[in-house]
Amino acid sequence: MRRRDFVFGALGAGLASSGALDPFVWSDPTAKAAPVRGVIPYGTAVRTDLLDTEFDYKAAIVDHCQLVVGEGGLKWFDLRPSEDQFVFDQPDRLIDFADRNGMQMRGHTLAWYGAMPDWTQTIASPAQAERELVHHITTVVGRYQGRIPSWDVVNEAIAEHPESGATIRNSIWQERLGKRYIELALRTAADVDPSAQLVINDYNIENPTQQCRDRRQALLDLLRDLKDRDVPLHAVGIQGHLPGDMEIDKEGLSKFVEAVKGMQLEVLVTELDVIDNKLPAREYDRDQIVAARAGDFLKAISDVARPSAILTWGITDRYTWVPTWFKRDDGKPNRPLPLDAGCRPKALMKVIDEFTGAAE
Ligand code: 9MR
Repeated sequence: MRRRDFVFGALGAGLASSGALDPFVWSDPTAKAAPVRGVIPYGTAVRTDLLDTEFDYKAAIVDHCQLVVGEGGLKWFDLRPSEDQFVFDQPDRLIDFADRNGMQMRGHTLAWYGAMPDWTQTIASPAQAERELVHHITTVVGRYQGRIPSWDVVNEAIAEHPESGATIRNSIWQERLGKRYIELALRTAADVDPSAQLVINDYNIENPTQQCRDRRQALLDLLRDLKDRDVPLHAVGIQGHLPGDMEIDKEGLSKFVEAVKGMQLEVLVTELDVIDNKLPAREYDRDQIVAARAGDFLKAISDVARPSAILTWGITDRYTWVPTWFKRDDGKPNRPLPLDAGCRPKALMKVIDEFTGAAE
């Protein structure tokens, strides 16, 4: 039985529960998996252009996933080559692929500092910035209204090193509109598709460093402020690009999720992978550490709240952003994802199966 059928079958049989999953003991290879009490959809970021040519890649996605998200395609850089153009080829193809295979597509992303086309530098005034952002969100969310059930509306809004008074990251939106761009983006998305789950998505919050503590606090302050003013917002996306050589701050992360839950917000894991450039060369050892790190991360979250989805940022080591920034010194290929370069499951896939409830 394909994993997908198992999950949908289980959902149909009413096995989904709202409680947290039992803790998964990743470190003991003889331990039995916790009983399945809930089912969380799993998905991956997809390079849409490969779906037509890489059969095993496509088959792996269909086999394992209930969700897809474009690794690119909906970013301004891809969608908006010029001020008056919207190029929807990639997201149209991906949503069609999702529909034909019984999956759902997440939208990534509407307001981000990154992947911006050069012409956006000419956005000069606050009024023009507001017009452009509203026009973009209205057009893009409107096109897929009722079909994309969850949007990363605002991506990576928290400053890399938040300091008092400067907790929001620089971007064309922040520079022209101040932090009210976040509210504007959320309100616009909610107006266009009131049924969509609206997400604020961010990374680098899970390690035991002062930077992560500051970033967690800055994110919580932002969420509190939005909630206090009834800005439509439903969830926090925890990206989960985990540095493999760093411990997870389990207590800090659980407390963060507890605070998010206390604000009646959901959590989801949106971009999980483990950056393995500093991990041992031997593949077996590396894969075990990668799986353990992800297990610690997912446990710290799942102990407190059941994530509404878990997505990895790619599914096979063959296609990953990681070597762009984190190549290994020994020249060996990175192994950050659940399937190896030949699309065979690694230890990380097993961990994900345990936490999503799809393990048999
Ligand atoms: O993996 C993505 C890479 O292919 C793109 O070039 C890059 C810029 O658009 O974005 C990468 O994805 C990022 C995601 O959109 C936001 N969180 C961090 C991801 C990895 O850099």
